Parts: sequence; structure tokens; C-alpha cells
Amino acid sequence: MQLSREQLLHAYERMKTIREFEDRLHAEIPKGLIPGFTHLYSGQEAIAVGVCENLTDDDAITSTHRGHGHCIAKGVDVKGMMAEIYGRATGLCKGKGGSMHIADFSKGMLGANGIVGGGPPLATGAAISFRNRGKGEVAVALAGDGSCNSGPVFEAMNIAVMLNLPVIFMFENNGYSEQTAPAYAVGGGKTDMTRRAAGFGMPATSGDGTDFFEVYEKTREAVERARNGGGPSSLEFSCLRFFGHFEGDPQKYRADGEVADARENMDCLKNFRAKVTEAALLEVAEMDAIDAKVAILIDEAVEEAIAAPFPDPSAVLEDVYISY
Ligand SMILES: Cc1ncc(C[n+]2csc(CCOP(=O)(O)OP(=O)(O)O)c2C)c(N)n1
Ligand SMILES: [Mg+2]
Repeated sequence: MQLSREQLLHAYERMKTIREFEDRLHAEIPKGLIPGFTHLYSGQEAIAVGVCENLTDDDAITSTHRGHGHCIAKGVDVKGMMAEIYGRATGLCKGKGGSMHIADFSKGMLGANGIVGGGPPLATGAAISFRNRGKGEVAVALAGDGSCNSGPVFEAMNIAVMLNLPVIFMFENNGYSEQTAPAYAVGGGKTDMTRRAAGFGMPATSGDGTDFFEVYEKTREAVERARNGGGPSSLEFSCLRFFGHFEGDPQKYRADGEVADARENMDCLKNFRAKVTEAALLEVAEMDAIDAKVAILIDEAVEEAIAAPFPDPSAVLEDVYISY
């Protein structure tokens, strides 16, 4: 399916915003103002954006500890996210959640999640209510390769098939679960997460996670199936993360030159720019203008976050439980 110019520009802006947000955090974190652990998403942008360009605010996603890219792709407010990561009262979760707990239900972003394998059961639960409402909404669990060995993920996949739920299990195979490669950790090797999902009885396919167009198209088919009552699907996309598992990871487990090579040959933004210019779909100047706009947004987001107050200690017990 041919995407319109507006859709292409929108997708590029979202991918660029993620890259700029994460690259800026990488530069800011050593300054010591950001509390807690941070896991950056640079290198994986085409997956989050290729998925979310198929969704509306009424559809839901679940996320992981590496969730900033998922939030931005789903349309969560970038300044609110930055303030949240700095632990400020103006943050999306009033500065009490931080990097690994950003959520915005108004955008269908059900939350970053520190529990590996925690997202797929939540997305499956959302899909039960979507099926009951009958309005055609879809839930997507964005999960890492590490989560594919987790029991709750198997249970979620099984119940999704048994109840024919509108849920998609999306595995981002970025080459590592912390320091361990799927070739070692996943029984059956690298592609086994797709074959496992197929074993539960759902359509399962894999692809190149550095190619926005491939992610978009394969997700589009799965979303269409789910919206039309065709039940769950599984997708696996390969990529490499450009930074460590967490900020501060010495990355001794990576081959010399691996990251430089990935930045050269597996950069989804470069791939996107090359494809749309070769096919004369977008002008270089249009994308350069987006780059400049995004750089200003991220500068402002950091400045405003640093200037914002911390939450008042008296608010520590607020928002602990939701009232039903
Ligand atoms: C249930 C659970 N077990 C272990 C951990 C520790 N842990 C945090 S991130 C991570 C690796 C996850 O790898 P993957 O799913 O591939 O995601 P990636 O970091 O590559 O994005 C592990 C094991 C955890 N947070 N939760
Ligand atoms: Mg991984």
C-alpha cells in the first residue's frame, strides 16, 4: 500500500524525534541530573513507528523497560516524557514513575514495564475488553527477544488464540537480552520465537526491523486481520541497539566494530531517507526541516524539565491506588 506524503513525513518526524530524544539523553545522563536506570531505543525506531503508524489513540500498546521510543511513536507528549525522566512534578506521571514507568492512557500507551514479559499478558487483557466492546480496536504488545522465553508470554499467546483476540505479539529482536544473544538463549536459535508463536496456532512472520516499510506493511496485515475478527498474530523484527543495555553498560560482550557497522549499515533513518529520495517520494530539504524542528523541541524539553520543580514530598501517597 502506498503511503501518502503526509504519512511519510509523520513517520519520519516520529522516528527522528525518538533518535534525537535518546541521543540527547545519552549526552545528558553523565551530568547526573537523571535518577534511575535508563535503557535507550536508538537503532530500533522503525519498529515502534512502523507499528504505531497503523494504530489510533483508541488502540493500545504495551511496552518494556526500553519504552521511550514506544511512547513517542504512540504520540505521547515529548516534553511531559522528558520531565518525567528528570523526575519533575510536570512529568506525565508527576515525576513519580521515571523512565521505566511512563504511561498515557489517553494515547493508548498502557505503560513502560520493568518486568520482562510483563507486557504481553496486559495487551491480551486489553484485547479481551476490545473484543467485548466490538468496536474493532487492537492491542499490540511490543516486547524484546528476551521476553520470548517467559512463561506468561506463552500463556498470553495461548489464550489469545483460544479466545480469538485482537492482539499482536511483536518481538523486537535486537540481538541481546542484556548481554545474551538469542542464538544462545532461545532454544532452537534466532528465529525460534516466530516458530514458537506459530506453534500456538497464529500467523507468525519475521522481517527486517531497520526497514520502516517492511515493518509497516507486515504490521498492517496483522492489524487488519485483528480488526476484522481474524484473531492474534506474531511478528518478529531484527535490529541492533546503538547503545548499551542500560546507560553505563561497558558493552564488553559486543564485537569490535559491531556498533559502528550497525550505525553505518543498519540505521533505519538512513534507510528511510535513501528509500524515499530514490523513489522521489520526499525531498531531502523537507526532512532536513523536520530535523531542525525536532532539535528545537528536544532542546526545549530538556531546558523545561531542568527548570521544573520536583514533586512535593506531601504528594508521595497520592496516585498510589486508582479509585474505581
Ligand atoms: C521478569 C524479569 N526477569 C529479569 C529481568 C532483568 N532484565 C531486565 S532487562 C532484561 C533483558 C531483556 O531483554 P529483551 O527482552 O531482549 O529486551 P531489550 O533489553 O533487548 O530491549 C532482563 C533479563 C526483569 N526486569 N524482569
Ligand atoms: Mg533484546
